[in-house]
Amino acid sequence: MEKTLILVKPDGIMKGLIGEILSRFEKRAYKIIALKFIRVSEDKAQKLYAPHFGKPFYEPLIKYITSGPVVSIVIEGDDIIKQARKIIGATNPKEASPGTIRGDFAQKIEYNLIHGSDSEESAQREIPIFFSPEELLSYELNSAYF
Ligand code: IDP
Ligand code: MG
Repeated sequence: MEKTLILVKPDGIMKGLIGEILSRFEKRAYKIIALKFIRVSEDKAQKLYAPHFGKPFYEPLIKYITSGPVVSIVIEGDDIIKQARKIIGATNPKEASPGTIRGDFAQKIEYNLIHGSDSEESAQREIPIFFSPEELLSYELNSAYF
């Protein structure tokens, strides 16, 4: 099953949006298979954003992601990478549709609340930066509870 890395970035924590953001995925019944509250190190930030190295926003981006706590999450589901990006909305909140996380709660591209892997290749590269294989839990959503 497809997996994606989601990060609630420091501005999401400061704005008190952890629950709101997580609930968007839970309401779609996507499966959370790993979750941690962390401070992103310089090293991990550089690994995550290596594809953006050298761009004008790279240095501020590293500063931003390491500036405060982050919730890191792995979500599993059918077509989850693309579906999560739809739930998240466009990179620039000014272009993000209302109803998306960025469209509802963010204003600035520099502070856009949330990260989601953009492709299968990115997800496979990004997840191990934040989680060891044992931290990705395997379980069934048990229909007996519903
Ligand atoms: P994504 O988060 O929607 O995948 P990327 O293009 O991968 O967007 O960029 C990574 C992050 O870098 C964005 O989420 C945003 O925080 C920041 N960023 C991207 N483009 C710009 C820009 O033009 N100005 C300032 N920050 C940017
Ligand atoms: Mg990206």
